[in-house]
Amino acid sequence: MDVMIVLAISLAIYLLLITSLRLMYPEMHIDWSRINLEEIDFPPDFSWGVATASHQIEGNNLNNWSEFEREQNKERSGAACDHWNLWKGDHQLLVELGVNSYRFSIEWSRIQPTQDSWDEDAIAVYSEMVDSLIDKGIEPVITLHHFSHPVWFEDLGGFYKRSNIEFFQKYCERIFPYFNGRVKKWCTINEPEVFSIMGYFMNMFPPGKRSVLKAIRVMKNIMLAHGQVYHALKKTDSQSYIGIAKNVTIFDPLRRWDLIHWITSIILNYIWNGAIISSLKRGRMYGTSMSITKNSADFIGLNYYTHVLTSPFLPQTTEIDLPSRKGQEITEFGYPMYAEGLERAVQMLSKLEIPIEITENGVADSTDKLRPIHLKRHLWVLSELLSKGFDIRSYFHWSLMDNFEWAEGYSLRFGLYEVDYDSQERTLRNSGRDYAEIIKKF
Ligand code: GCO
Repeated sequence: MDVMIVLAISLAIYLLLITSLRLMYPEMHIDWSRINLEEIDFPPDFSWGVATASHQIEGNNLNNWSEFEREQNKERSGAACDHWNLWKGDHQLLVELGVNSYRFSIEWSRIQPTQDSWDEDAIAVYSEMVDSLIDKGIEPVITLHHFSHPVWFEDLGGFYKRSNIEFFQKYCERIFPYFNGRVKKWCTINEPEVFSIMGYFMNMFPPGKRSVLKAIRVMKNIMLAHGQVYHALKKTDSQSYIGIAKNVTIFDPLRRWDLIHWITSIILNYIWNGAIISSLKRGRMYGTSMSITKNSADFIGLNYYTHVLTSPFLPQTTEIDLPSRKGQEITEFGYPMYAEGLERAVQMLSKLEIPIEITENGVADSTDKLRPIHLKRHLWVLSELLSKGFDIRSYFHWSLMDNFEWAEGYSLRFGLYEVDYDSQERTLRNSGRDYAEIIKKF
């Protein structure tokens, strides 16, 4: 065949392929100048909340994270927000915001400091916290594992070893009965994909490894752990409402005419999102069958922050500005503000056909310039999704107050309240005031 004909046919096939991909996976963008962000509507039974995590706020924890901070010479979490001592005042902040729901995590390393000791006093403090929330008319939502765990568990190999899952299960089974009856909504694990990829591939979280295979193995084990704990806890109380919090980051091709960029984004979407959805829906993940994870969630928690524009030149760290589309605002985390992605993330998770709880959404913004608009855009998208009939039950803003942002330390500020780490004073930001007003309306 003539070379020209071969070239023409190849080009035609390429164009056809790219056009179909572009049509199949549109990258939604809204012209925000045409949107009235005040036009939102929420049902009266919608839950309004904020979220935090133990290691980020409590202070003076001794766990895999504090060890990692020391070993890698990172910024230390140290006293953090001293929430362990100041929690009563912090519950007052929740009252000021007017939220009726609060998502926080229990620090396993406080509950079980050594493999064979349980700290009843620590359990009693969490128990008091739960009572205090209920007294205030705020529903407690507990996460059992939010990135941190005891040093002894890490030393045994953490979630890298399948046989260690039983230790996690024992801790969950020990904690659950204390709160059963008072706490209905539980997240077993926070962000299995972030935990495994940041810790075992990106070298940014403990234990600081760099291996795709290890990351995938940990992700599988974490999902198995979730499945096992879900069934064990449901056996104790079938009325409890148990799910998992999943970070949905959408990977879009940087150049939408470049097949290589498409292939990269499709692979990353599968590793980050598709594999976990498949484990919950079909009990299969990366070619492995794991029936215990099938239908192992009463709800899916959605932590939504952004989309990532991909090419084969993948960043090896999060400490850079990621590419963005023209006109997009860049958050202090270095990624763009992309509220439209919330709709796409909800569509993605709705395949699971279970209720969706927005367990996290927020922005790093030390001057609070972007946060008011960030909040309003995401709530606008949410309100649209509700009017389209999606079963979304709650919105938890990340976060109540500035806190220890893991590998980024204290440089990033996600709070509706600003924290002065010297005086431990908390000050409501304008965005916090906006959020309180919105909550009051519905
Ligand atoms: C995560 C966690 C939170 C973060 C938040 C802001 O997504 O890493 O769930 O602990 O602090 O997402 O980055």
